Amino acid sequence: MAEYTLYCFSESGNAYKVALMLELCKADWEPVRVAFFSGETRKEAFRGLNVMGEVPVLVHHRQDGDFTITQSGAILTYLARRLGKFGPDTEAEEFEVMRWLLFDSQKISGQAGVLRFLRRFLKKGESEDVTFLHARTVSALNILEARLTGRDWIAADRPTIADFALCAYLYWPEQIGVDYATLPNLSAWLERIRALPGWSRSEDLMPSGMDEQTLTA
Ligand SMILES: N[C@@H](CCC(=O)N[C@@H](CS)C(=O)NCC(=O)O)C(=O)O
Repeated sequence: MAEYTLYCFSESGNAYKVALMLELCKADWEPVRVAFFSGETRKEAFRGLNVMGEVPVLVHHRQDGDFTITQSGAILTYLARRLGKFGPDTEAEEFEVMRWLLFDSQKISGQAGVLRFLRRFLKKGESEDVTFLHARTVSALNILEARLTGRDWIAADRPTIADFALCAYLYWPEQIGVDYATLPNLSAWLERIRALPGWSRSEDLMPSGMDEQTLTA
C-alpha cells in the first residue's frame, strides 16, 4: 500500500492541487477514484469518509494509524509540514501562505471552479448566475495579475503550496470561459509552475470521475 491515499477525480481542481503537491514532492501516493458524476460524494459511504461530502480526501497511512484529512488548503498545509517542502519558512510566510490559501478557496477555486462546472459540465449557457460568476472570476484573476507584478511566486521568493492551490483550475481557461490575453504575469507564472520538475496535468495524475458511457471529449 502506498503511504498516502488520495480520494479524487481528475476533473476536480481541488483534488489536482493535492495530487500536484504529492507528485512534485515525489511522495509515495495512489489515487482512489470517486465517481463524482454519478453522485458518489452524496452517498452515505462517502459521507462516512468525509462529513463535508467533498473531494479531495487524503488518508496518510502512518505508523500510529491512519490519519484522514480534508479541505485542500488543510491537506496542502499538512503535506508541506510532513514532507518538508513548499511550505513557509518563517512566521510571516506562514500567514502569507494562509492568506493566499483562503483567497484561493473563496475567490479563485471557489468561483472559477464553479463557473467551469456550470459552463463545462452543466452546460448552462449564459444565465444570470454565469454572468455574475464570470465577472467575479475575472476580477479575482486581475488581483492575481497585480500580485504577480515584479514577483515570480505568490507568497514567498520560491514556489509554495499557495501557488499550487491557486493554479489548479487555471490550467483550464477554455473550460472556465476566460482568456489570459490581458494577464501576462499570470500566464508567465502558470508556465513557471508547469516547468517545475514533476509537473503533470490533472488528467495524467488521477482517474476521471465520469462513468465510461458519460465520458465526453
Ligand atoms: N473547499 C473545498 C472544496 C472541495 C470541493 O468543492 N470539492 C468538489 C469537487 S471539486 C466536491 O467534491 N463536491 C461534492 C459535491 O458537491 O457533492 C476544498 O478546498 O477541498
